[in-house]
Amino acid sequence: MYFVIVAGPAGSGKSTFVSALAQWMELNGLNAVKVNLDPASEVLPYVPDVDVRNYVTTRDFMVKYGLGPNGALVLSVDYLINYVSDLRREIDELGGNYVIIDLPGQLEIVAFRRLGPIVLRELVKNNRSVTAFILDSHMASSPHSSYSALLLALSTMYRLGLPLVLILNKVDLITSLQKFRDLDSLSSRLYILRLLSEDYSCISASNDAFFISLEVGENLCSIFKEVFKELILVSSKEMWGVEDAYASLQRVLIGGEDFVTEEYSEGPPRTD
Ligand SMILES: Nc1nc2c(ncn2[C@@H]2O[C@H](COP(=O)(O)OP(=O)(O)OP(=O)(O)O)[C@@H](O)[C@H]2O)c(=O)[nH]1
Ligand SMILES: [Mg+2]
Repeated sequence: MYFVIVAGPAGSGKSTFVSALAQWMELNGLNAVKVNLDPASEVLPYVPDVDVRNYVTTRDFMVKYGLGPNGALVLSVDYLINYVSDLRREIDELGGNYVIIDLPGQLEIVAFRRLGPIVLRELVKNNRSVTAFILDSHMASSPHSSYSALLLALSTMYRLGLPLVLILNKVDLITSLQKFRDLDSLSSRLYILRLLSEDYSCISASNDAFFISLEVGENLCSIFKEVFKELILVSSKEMWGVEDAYASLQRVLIGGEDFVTEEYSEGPPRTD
């Protein structure tokens, strides 16, 4: 059983990606357990197999303790620690090939507070796991947004202590299916593609990052290139690139061997 933890900023499309990835897996004969770990979610684009809201809801905390939505969310996520073993038991009983965990929108609550990473560690235990970090393509259009999105991904990776696959979602808002793999045309719209490309030097990137010093811009660019070897382009809504995301997650989880195919023939759009 492999765990895929789906994280990312609010509204980037985490839940839609969970739904798309699980659908893709099921179409390919794999069993995916979908876990909603967001006590504040009201409507989800998939039917969760394991749902934290059966134990804790943010709304109950608002009513019970008279808290606002943010305070109640913080408290409800911390409170999950009491139910981790129940959630894990439910997952074990279902026993899929993959467990896909949908994190709450407020990434900082899970990734950066004390209890969030502990909850995840207790849930995953000794199973192999990877973070799928979902970015919205609008967060990757300019140097400002690309640097800050990658810094967020980097800190999430270090805080959760797991390998991370970077996924750029909502690419359908930037291009058409016909141009989906045309990296040159996409690079003109998506600065993040240029920043992570090996053909694009960090000296050029540092000139773009005019909001920080040249040296910091260049150093950050080198770190990003080294840490994020590839950026997977996806439209969870249109189901484009989902197999590329699966292949990349799979490479991290078991180093290339695949439940579905021995070798992945059509690679994802790469920057390396
Ligand atoms: N065009 C387009 N819209 C998308 C895509 N993925 C998600 N969306 C839309 O983006 C909005 C947010 O999607 P969610 O999946 O709820 O995002 P989320 O990250 O789970 O949101 P929170 O849990 O609230 O942080 C919804 O309106 C989705 O329909 C995509 O690939 N393309
Ligand atoms: Mg969500």
